[in-house]
Amino acid sequence: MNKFLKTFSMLAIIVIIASCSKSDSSNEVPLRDYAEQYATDIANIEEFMQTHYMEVVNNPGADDDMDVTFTKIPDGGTQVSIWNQTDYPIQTRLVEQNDITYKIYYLQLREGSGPESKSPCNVDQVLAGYRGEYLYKSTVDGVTELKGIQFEENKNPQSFLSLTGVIRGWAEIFPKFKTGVYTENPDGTVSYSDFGAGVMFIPSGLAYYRSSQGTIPSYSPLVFSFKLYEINRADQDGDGIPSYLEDINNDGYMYVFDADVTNPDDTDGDGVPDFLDTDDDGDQFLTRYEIRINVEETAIYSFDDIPTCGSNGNGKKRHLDPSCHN
Ligand SMILES: [Ca+2]
Ligand SMILES: [Ca+2]
Ligand SMILES: [Ca+2]
Ligand SMILES: [Ca+2]
Repeated sequence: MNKFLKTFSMLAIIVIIASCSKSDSSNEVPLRDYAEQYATDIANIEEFMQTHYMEVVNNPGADDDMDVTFTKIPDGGTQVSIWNQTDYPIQTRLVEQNDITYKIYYLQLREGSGPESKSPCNVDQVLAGYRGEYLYKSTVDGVTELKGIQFEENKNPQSFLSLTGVIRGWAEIFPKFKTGVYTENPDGTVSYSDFGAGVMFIPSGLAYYRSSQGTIPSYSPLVFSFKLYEINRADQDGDGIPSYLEDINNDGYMYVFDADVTNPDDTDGDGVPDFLDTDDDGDQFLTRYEIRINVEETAIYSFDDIPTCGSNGNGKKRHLDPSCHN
């Protein structure tokens, strides 16, 4: 067989294998229209909130502090629905994705407080306890029922989760909460109190959408109750400035936008937001050098102490002002 033919037949075999494996793994469900699915999801979420009541175990300092359960209001029941209760006002966050404005309902059971209490930004890491349910509607003997089915509970989280690596709904809602008080016990364990605690109702488009995940069917809206124990600050671009301090409009959120949308968190307007930009002001001097105390040494200023250009500049810190650099 000449070389060309050999290569050609090898290619043919590869193509056949590739197409086989593609059809073998095509158990993914068809992609539904985002707007139609969102309309279904938000209707189910609202129905769930209107037909279920919530109980919060508010037992400060105990392990079960701020545990939440959801129960269907029985026929003739007098329990007040999640939708109508007034202990925890229903809040909403609007999120643009897939050319849709999604609405996330959330409840703040407790914001979180303490001397070192802090909020994550949407690209930080969180240590969070949580319980998740997916909403499932089924019809049996002509009776349609909407249920919340628990798929996971993590009471004692051991690892931080990056908000850039979890479902979008988490990244949108955790910045609305704060950590509380962290106490190290003599036996080496850690106790948390006064932490932020809440509930969020997430349309599937901001969760797993068409992929099934563990026991969660595709196209499931998710309901999480959660507790924010601790956060880790991230520095995505490794420029020496933690990402939350590269949030120029200081709203707790940073996004990568399409090129035709002005990003409020992109100092030099090059399309790369500051938290991912190693040269924030585009003056060809890397931020991590511009924040050095002495250009010959690696020590850097703390963020608050990073100098401005003085009377020559625009009042911005020098890593954000192209008219000066270290
Ligand atoms: Ca921002
Ligand atoms: Ca930039
Ligand atoms: Ca940067
Ligand atoms: Ca620079």
